[in-house]
Amino acid sequence: MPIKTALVPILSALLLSTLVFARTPAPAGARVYIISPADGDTVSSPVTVRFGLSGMGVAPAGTDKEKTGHHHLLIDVEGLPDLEKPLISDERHRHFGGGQTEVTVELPPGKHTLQLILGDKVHIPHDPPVISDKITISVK
Ligand SMILES: [Cu+2]
Repeated sequence: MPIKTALVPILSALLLSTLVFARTPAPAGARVYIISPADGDTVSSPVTVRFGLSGMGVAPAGTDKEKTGHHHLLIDVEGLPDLEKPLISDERHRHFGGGQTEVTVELPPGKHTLQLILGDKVHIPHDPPVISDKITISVK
């Protein structure tokens, strides 16, 4: 097989992976943050968490529009999820693909961490990733 022919599947695979996993650029200075509760707060469950975003807009998942994304709330997640792939969806990785900017969650008594991360139309974090500070709250 000529070398050029042999390269076709490799190049196609590379192109495909770029298309599938290309990260959406985030504008410089974009910032996501938790409006409330505040870091160190003691609260009762259920807890309403309010999401803040500046320098970008909120758009529902699936929306192909520059400088937008939707919120994801990480609850008691250690470290950071894989930033190259769509964020997983489970009890600890909540998606707000409808464009919601707050949620009320039931949390058991004790300490919990909360962190926001913005995802693009296919739930992949932006480049650079837009991630909030992680806060710790105590639930009574
Ligand atoms: Cu999502």
